[in-house]
Amino acid sequence: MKQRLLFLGPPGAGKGTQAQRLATREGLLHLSTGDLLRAEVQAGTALGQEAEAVMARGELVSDALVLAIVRSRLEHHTGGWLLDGFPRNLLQAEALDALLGELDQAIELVVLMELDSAVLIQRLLCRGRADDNEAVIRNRLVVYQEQTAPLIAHYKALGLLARLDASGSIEAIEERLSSLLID
Ligand code: B4P
Repeated sequence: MKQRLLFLGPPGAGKGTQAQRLATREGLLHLSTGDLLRAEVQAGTALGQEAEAVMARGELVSDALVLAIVRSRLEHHTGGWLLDGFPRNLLQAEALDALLGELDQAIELVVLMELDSAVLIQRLLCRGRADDNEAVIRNRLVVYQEQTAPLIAHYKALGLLARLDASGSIEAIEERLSSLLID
């Protein structure tokens, strides 16, 4: 099975949900920049204070901040990993390519989770996190289209992209995902 993975997709596609299940099952390091940022906010660190207002608006937190978090987690890790919600723009993707080159750990597969925006909005409204109100969700979808969607062409050009239908039950998606990961 592929061991170095990246999950890409709009907010609410279920990246976190599937990443958590897969990482637990396969013993991969699950690196969710969203979860790590929320932990900083919770702990009230300087980094968390900087991130909180940005996340509440549905904008992206600064690249330097996110990159520092990812580097600190990956540079001493030797096993497989799953990046969830990172990179979010081309600059982060290029910085990640450089970091992974330095660590000699190439990405094996990029999974693009695809879902209709009406379903995305519904899922997020049901989740009810602090940044899950309708106006902020719509802004996150715009930010995704403008800043994150260009990564699809980036990873397609590298021959790493696999598309996953993210509709249906968690179990059905998990099964489709597993079949993409076979070597
Ligand atoms: P994230 O934490 O990455 O969250 P997300 O994209 O909104 O959600 P995800 O796709 O993981 O959906 P989930 O599984 O939870 O981002 C939050 C914010 O953090 C960003 O807006 C940004 O400000 C900041 N941030 C994060 N990374 C950054 C970076 N690299 N650079 C800059 N800023 C960054 O699923 C959603 C809901 O659907 C859940 O309630 C779940 O239970 C439900 N669900 C999942 N699968 C389902 C299914 N099959 N059927 C029904 N419901 C389902």
